[in-house]
Amino acid sequence: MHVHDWILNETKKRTLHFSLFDPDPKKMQLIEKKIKLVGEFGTDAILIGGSTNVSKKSAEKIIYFANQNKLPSILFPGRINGVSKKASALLFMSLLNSRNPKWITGIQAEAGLMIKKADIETIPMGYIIVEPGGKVGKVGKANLIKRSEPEKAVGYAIAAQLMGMKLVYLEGGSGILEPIPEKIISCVKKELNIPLIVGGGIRTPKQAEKIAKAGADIIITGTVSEENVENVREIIRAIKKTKKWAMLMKSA
Ligand code: 1GP
Repeated sequence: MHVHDWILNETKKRTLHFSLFDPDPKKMQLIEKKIKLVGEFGTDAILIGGSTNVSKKSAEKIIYFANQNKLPSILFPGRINGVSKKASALLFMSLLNSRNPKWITGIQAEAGLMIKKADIETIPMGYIIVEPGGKVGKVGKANLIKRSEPEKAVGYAIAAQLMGMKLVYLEGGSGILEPIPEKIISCVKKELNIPLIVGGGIRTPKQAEKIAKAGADIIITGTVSEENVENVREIIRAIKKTKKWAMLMKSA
């Protein structure tokens, strides 16, 4: 089954959890162990990040680890390198609130032919950065959405949907101290008919539960696996406490 169809099917029933790893060639042994662990904890997919200069070889190592644990591997590239057709899918994204067209359509145009030839499943995604935005907000020259302005985030998310994108990702920035406010998530979710991904600064089960309850369909964690991978177990448990999960268990 295609990854996009799988996401649509699953998010109708429950909130998903994806684990994000940056393929740092110096940390491969550690990453292999962590992917095994998050797989045991019940993560749903491995996202392969691209904030660093990702090589195809290191991306393919992560794809291999994900395969070993029977998890889909999804590329989440920041640039055009690191694209491997061995991955299950690629998030073909546009940083909608960037001031620089390079991040909205520029890199996409540069990479288009190469990605077409790779013949990989691509999922078009609107990427929207909320303050503080972290490194990706700075590098991507984002006109950050203020934490007090949910309507701005709603506008970008609806625009993504109307332009035919299949996913919306609300990003707070990797390693930020407080995740995106629930108010922004719930306002966006209310107006959206496509799955909503939320990430950035999610470190505790309580935060994850609140974000799931606010309406996130997919929760991403990255830094917490570096800091204390055991927390991912509790985060996944907390997500499973949400209403969608309770309904699923009832009908089983
Ligand atoms: C970054 O949203 C993700 O793109 C993950 O953020 O590293 O803070 O979990 P963290």
